[in-house]
Amino acid sequence: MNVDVVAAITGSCVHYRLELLDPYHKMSGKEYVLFGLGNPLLDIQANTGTDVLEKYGLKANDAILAEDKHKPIYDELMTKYDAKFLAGGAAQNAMRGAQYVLPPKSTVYVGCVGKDKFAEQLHAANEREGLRTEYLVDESTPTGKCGVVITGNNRSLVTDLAAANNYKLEHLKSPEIWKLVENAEFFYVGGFHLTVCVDAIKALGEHAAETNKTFVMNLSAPFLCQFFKDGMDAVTPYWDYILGNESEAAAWAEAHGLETTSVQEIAEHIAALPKANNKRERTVVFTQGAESVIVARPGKETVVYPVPKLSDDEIVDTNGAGDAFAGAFLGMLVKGESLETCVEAGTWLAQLAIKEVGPSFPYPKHGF
Ligand code: 26A
Ligand code: 26A
Repeated sequence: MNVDVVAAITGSCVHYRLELLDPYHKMSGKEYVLFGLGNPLLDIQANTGTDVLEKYGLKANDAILAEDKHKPIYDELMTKYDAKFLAGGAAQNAMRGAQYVLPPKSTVYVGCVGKDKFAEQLHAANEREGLRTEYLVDESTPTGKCGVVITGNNRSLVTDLAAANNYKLEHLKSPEIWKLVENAEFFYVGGFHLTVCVDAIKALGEHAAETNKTFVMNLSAPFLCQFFKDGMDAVTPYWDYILGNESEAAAWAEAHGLETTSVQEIAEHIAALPKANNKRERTVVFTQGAESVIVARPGKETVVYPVPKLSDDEIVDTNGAGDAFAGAFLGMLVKGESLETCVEAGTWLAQLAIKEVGPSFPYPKHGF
């Protein structure tokens, strides 16, 4: 007997049946089920030669905090290389990616911006893509920016956090924002936020653990494992899902004195670390650019998911590919889909983002 027939006969019983058939149905009535925290940034992105990398002492594929010697790079990208201004910020990109695959009003994001044109552009991009924005506004500091230096398939990110550095726990704990936290079922925090407000990350992690909700983080960049290790270790017990890439895995291993360089072994090690909420087991997901995605869970065999190759002429740039992966992965997680579907959707959206300029997705929307 199909569901329609059951509905006709039994009326109220149908809800129960639908929930059994479609785990997402349980969530579909709920708005803002996914809550994100990160550093809202405007990307100033340009294709350059490797001379720009050399001039500023940058690696071709990296993310760093700007020191004084890097500060002229933004003007240089704008004046010499015809840079584009794009909505960025790693967690914000991922949240827009999650919204891309979810019903309207599923996502809400917090972080700190200034009161300026850059903030207006971020607001507009989020509104266009259906990500609800609840920024803390620091009127005395400009909105953060990220210089994105594209050389071939590589991207080097140089960030001046500015207002993004001034996010405060008090904002998260304010009655109207905390209400959104209590309403949400899934949390996503960029590892990058470890440089800003560890207390806010802890507050979300503790809430998720206490209420058996799902807490997801991203390792975000190698330097965080090196220089923000204490903060990272303090929030590790909250990780239900931890996402990252191969260079971040290697940096985590080195910072923690692991002897191995095998991404699979590093993933398995992290999966087995102690957890705050033992009702959920941890899942570790490492992407490796064009190579396969590795997923480790404690006590289970590690799964290696192949990635379809993209040819050079299909690649516009790789800025935001990892965030897009995280975004669609999160979206499918919220929908209650299998791990395999989460990874497949992540790969699909990452590859769509790679075919667009910057951390952007194609509109009109493609369906997964
Ligand atoms: C603290 N740092 C360095 C950062 C970032 C960052 N987002 C938050 N915090 N550095 C770069 N990004 C963003 O990463 C995206 C690509 O994954 C960039 O804005 C870019 O859009
Ligand atoms: C650079 N090349 C050749 C790539 C990719 C890629 N997929 C195919 N070819 N670089 C990145 N990706 C996709 O983005 C995710 C996050 O890096 C992969 O799906 C990867 O898991």
